[in-house]
Amino acid sequence: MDDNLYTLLASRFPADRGRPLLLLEDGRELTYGEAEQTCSRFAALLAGLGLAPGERVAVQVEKSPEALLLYLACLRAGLVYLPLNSAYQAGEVGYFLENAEPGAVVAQPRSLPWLEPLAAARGIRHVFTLDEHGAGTLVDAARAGSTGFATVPRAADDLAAILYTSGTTGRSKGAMITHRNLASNAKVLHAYWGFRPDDVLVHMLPLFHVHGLFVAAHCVLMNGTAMRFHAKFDAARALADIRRSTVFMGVPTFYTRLLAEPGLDREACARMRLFVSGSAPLLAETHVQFEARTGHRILERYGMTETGMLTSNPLEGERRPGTVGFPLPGTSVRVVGDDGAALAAGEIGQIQVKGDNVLPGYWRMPEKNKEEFTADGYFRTGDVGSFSPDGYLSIVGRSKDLIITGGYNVYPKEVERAIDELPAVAESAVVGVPHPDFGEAVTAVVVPRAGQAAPTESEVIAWLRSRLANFKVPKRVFVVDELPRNTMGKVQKNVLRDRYGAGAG
Ligand code: MLC
Ligand code: AMP
Repeated sequence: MDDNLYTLLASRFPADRGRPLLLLEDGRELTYGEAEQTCSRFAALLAGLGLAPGERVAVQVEKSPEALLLYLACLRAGLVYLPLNSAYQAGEVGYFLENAEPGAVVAQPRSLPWLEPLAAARGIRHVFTLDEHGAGTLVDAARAGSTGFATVPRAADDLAAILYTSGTTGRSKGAMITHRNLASNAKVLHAYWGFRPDDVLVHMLPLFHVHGLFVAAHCVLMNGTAMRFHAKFDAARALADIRRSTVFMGVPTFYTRLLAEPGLDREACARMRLFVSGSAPLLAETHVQFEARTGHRILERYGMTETGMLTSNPLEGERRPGTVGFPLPGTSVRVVGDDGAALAAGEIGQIQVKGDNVLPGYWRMPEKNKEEFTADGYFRTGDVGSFSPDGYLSIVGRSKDLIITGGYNVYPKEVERAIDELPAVAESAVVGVPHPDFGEAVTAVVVPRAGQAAPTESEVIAWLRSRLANFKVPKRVFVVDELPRNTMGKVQKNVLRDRYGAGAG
């Protein structure tokens, strides 16, 4: 029996392969048949390089139809897809290549000057390019390939993807995602959210994270229908497409930006049946305003890279603002106290989860697996929450030191470490403060080294821009004489959040 996720998805493709999969911004369409053929050529190319099933293919490209097809091709060839945010800089990518040891890399042409030496130093023989228009050496090399590639059978526990998530120590961990993990979540979400034969989804999320790559794309592929496919989020374009579509998925920033569009009203959303939000907390006020303007109650769900989707508000029944709904079928979610015992409804504790959707562990980090899983096999999410008496889960905080900005995760430790490399800096603390657009804004507080001229805000920002992905770079940097500490000597980040939360100096 073949448990390759691609086999499952392909079994759901429409019998008429002339039906569209992607409706593109310029009016072109990509049919299921065309998608299958290009995907086959990519798979044949990768397999022809001698890459064995289970080898990794690292991909750092902008969003394009070909980028989606490359993901499907890796599944098809039994390779492990390793997507990287296109904003990552050389230092960040270097670590991933070192750690994951991919057999091939596909990159943006503009990255080649730094990427080729990195790949060569790590013995990676195959480097291809793919640009934002879907052109590059990958496409050129695949052009003559077979359109009849036979999907490589996979077992359910074989890896389909590795997605890196930063850690509280500042070191990224590769979440190993299996075919079972992805297939179980794809089936559950497709059913739970009631996908219909006439659905058209507006796809504006990036393709290098769980939300856009797995949640949104898998629902469409499982449904065998079309998505309106955009390179990136744009509120005006989103609104134009919402008028002629039925499902929209986004992070909370998408919704606050949509609310700023004067044209967002009931009439604009007349064809829509479902708005889904996740990846970061949706403010109850956004939920309420959106309903007042459109008549639609946003369906909020909760998930993680490591676990896929865990809970969801219901399709039918009350979608309760400020909650993430019920555990999805097949997922067990519990809230436990410090002693590990399950808590009663209303009590706040650590959220732990188990199910076919939960990762088997981190890539080559057995010690992390011991820390992150309980003896009875539950994964510690690091999120803190409570169940209501009628079963709705609310997330009230995080025990992990994590900032979520515009749906992207930033681990303060990684930014602090980069700031502390500045010779004029003695120490630093990075916190998230409320931000109207991004939900939280990365904010740095810096203590200069004694006897040295204090670095300016713009110097710190310029330094970080050359080292870190742009969304990790602090929006503000404050210079202080010392950091507030408790009696144990620990930096009081809550004090910093309060002090700089209003954007004050
Ligand atoms: C861009 N910028 C950000 C940012 N995105 N700053 C903070 N947080 C972000 N998320 C900054 C850039 O550094 C740049 O700054 C400026 O904004 C303009 O860049 P841009 O690329 O033009 O921005 P924009 O297109 O407006 O992007 C914002 C966004 C995007 C919200 C549309 O970030 C986005 O698509 N986010 C979705 C993330 C996502 O898919 N998350 C799901 C993870 S999966 P400067 O100074 O250089 O001009 C997950 C699991 C789950 O979490 O449950 O789903
Ligand atoms: P990531 O590592 O990018 O997959 O981010 C996962 C984290 O995002 C979770 O552990 C939560 O902290 C957060 N998250 C995802 N969805 C929600 C949501 N609906 N509400 C609050 N936090 C969320």
